Amino acid sequence: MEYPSFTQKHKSLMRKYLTNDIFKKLKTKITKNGFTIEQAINSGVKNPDSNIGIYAGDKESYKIFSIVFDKVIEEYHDFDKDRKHLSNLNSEDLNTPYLEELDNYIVSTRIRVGRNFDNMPLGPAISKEQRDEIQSIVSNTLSSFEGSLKGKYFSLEGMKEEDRLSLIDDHFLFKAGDSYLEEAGLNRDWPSGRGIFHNNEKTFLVWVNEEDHLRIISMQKGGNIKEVFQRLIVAIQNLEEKIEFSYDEHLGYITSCPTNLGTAMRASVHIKLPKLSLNMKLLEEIANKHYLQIRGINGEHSNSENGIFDISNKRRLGVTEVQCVQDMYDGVIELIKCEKDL
Ligand code: ADP
Ligand code: CIR
Repeated sequence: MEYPSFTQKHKSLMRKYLTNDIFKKLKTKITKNGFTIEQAINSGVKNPDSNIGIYAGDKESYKIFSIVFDKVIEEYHDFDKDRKHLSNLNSEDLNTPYLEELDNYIVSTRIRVGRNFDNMPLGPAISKEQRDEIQSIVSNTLSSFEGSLKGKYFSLEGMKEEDRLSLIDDHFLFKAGDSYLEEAGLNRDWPSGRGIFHNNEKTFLVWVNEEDHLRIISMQKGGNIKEVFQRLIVAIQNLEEKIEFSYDEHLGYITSCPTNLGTAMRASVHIKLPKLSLNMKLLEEIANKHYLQIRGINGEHSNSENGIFDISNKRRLGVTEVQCVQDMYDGVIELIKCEKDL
């Protein structure tokens, strides 16, 4: 196995930290699930515009390939590997007052977490049979949910194309054919084993076997962030009663992409900032100050449309769930203030 031929265009954190010497140390290592450094970095090698460029095939990948993962994790999350990860799911600790004015700017709020089964390889190293087993356990578990979380599971295989496309257009379902996931091995056997659960109102959703085994999602129109958080926490707790998820005291919840470790939480708003959109430097300055990431409105690597952005917390590890949401709220308040001043 040769050191990858990186070009000027490769700008990922993986490329920054995977020196030839480190590559030589890692290239003969292999996890119990048969995952290698070559597989871990394939997405970042084949997609030069990757920001991160590396995925884990299992929890063990983070240990065996730690000389590169630790550096990527430290830079992305601003987290030192000797610290312990801490959790706080208590919505009473949130300081996110709901102001009606927020709805003039915030189109919708969405908070999701990633979760992976403790006893299975992560998506990049999973087999078709294991993926199918996860789908079956998750859909059965969700079928017992009651009240406002009651809903139905739809497998991608059985779904009409028009239904699939309309779920994507309405921001409820993941897209197909993402080249980053493709080269990470996450699209193998597509669409088998993938699907989506949602309640009637589509305010509680679970994605099955996309980038992580589960993405647990709470979303609704407008800017009532606490309500979205509270619904999510109840759903997480219900699922954790039935399924054991992969966790590590330093890395928090284990996910296939190192950016999602820790809380595995991304709390986002779709927010109208037409004036700020003409001054991206200022928008980015405020985002950086509050540890926020700016995405387009059709998900990661998409563009903003009509001055509407997806603004979310960037750090997920070494901060609690409450802090993730607080980062997003505090930043959004400052962005709205700035938009009004312009
Ligand atoms: P993830 O949140 O899992 O990292 P993406 O960035 O790909 O993934 O977003 C997934 C989907 O969720 C996309 O359709 C995106 O438009 C939608 N989405 C994200 N944030 C919001 C929001 N605040 N309101 C409505 N839809 C959202
Ligand atoms: C990348 O490296 O850009 C993709 N594999 C996605 C990484 C996670 N997303 C992010 O930090 N925005």
